[in-house]
Amino acid sequence: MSPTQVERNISKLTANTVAMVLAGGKGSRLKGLTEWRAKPGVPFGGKFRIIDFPMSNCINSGIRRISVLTQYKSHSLQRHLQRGWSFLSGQFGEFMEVLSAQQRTGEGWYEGTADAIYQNLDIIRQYDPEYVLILAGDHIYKMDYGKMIAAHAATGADITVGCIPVDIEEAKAFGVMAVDENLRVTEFAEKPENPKPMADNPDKALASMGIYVFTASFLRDRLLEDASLESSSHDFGKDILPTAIQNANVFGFRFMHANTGAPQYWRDVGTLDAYWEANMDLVSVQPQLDMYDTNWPIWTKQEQLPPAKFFFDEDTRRGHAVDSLVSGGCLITGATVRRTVLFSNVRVHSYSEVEDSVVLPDVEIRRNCRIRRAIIDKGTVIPEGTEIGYNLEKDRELFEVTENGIVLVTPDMLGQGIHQL
Ligand code: ADQ
Ligand code: ADP
Repeated sequence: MSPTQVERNISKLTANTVAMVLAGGKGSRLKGLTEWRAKPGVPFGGKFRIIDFPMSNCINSGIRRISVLTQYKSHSLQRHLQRGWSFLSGQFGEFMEVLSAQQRTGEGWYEGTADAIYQNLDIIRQYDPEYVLILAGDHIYKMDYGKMIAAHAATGADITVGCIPVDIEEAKAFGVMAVDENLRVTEFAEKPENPKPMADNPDKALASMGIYVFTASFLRDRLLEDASLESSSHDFGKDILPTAIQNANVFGFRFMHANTGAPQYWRDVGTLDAYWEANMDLVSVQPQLDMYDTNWPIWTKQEQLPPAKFFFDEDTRRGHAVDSLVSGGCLITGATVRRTVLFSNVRVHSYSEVEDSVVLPDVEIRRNCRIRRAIIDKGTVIPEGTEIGYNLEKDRELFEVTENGIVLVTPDMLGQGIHQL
């Protein structure tokens, strides 16, 4: 097909695609936030969970057959998907299903990302798609996958890898690749010690976004072959891609603005600092990630909640939130909230002050607290008079403090028994 023919037929291509969302990794650098839940299930942006971003991208791109592969601490993630995403109910051949590790092919759980797909090859086969879109469940971005699949079809690739320039100092956390003038991938190194800079910019490296379009028949052959290799760790970045660039057609797809060529917003919120920053971006005057774009809605589980309420207290002369996101069910009574994301059902009581923070659902901040630069996990009760973020040495005794001085507070750290998922 010529590129124009492909463009005209994107809806056929996306309809012929099954998305496999990898959501089983540990995400241990998010510390207490992923102690009890998988990273794709971590709340984000006031009312979402991280996985809602790739899932919404699928829906908005016209990909309505979605399997989510879970393994590690998947309870809250599965509950979220069941309650929020089961509107894809199979009626028109579209579906959302959770494929938890279930030893389909032997004794083992999902070993690496390629093994996770391999163990479900028989299921993919039943759906008989032309293309398989493999996604990570833990990235924040808005992307039209139709364009990537169209590029894949136009080049006749076996694999197309989504890629984006990242700062060279950060590149060793990624798969780093090089492409020629036709975007054919000529080099690929998974998490290299010395990432290779881009030809036209020594400060950047071209990172794999860890998302791939595979021609389905090729995927099947490769995974069967890989499964038989004892030496393989069965991982896309470590094993499948480095081999494929030597003997198959592997192309890159640059995730950039069509008009300017500038990279689009994409974050792997792998650390507490990155998680805090990505949430803070949302309260900035001009966020890089626009969640208010009606052309690209982010879908999620909608809870039935009353509107947020602000109660101005004459004694404290407070009762407001500015430069903040305030979700349903929140009550701010006689308190001040600035540059903060309040998730659902958060209560902030009189004389308290919260700044530059991310406050997850069902948190109660009692009276006379001063909190800044903190992440407060779901369901935590902050006792009256608590200060957080003003004396990091003291905070370290009870809480997790990051390199950048962000304080994570969880119910476990305050000895509050049962954590909320
Ligand atoms: P990493 O992010 O380090 O690198 P990985 O830890 O394998 O890769 O996670 C990728 C995705 O797969 C995540 O969504 C994770 O939850 C999921 N996952 C991991 N192990 C799994 C398993 N056993 N079963 C099911 N799901 C699993 C990858 C690529 C790099 C690329 C970065 C971009 O390998 O080349 O640069 O993603 O973030
Ligand atoms: P504080 O500890 O900040 O003084 P209170 O719980 O005493 O907060 O509530 C102060 C005011 O906030 C109340 O008078 C009421 O108007 C409002 N408020 C508190 N709880 C609720 C609620 N559940 N629903 C609606 N309004 C509430």
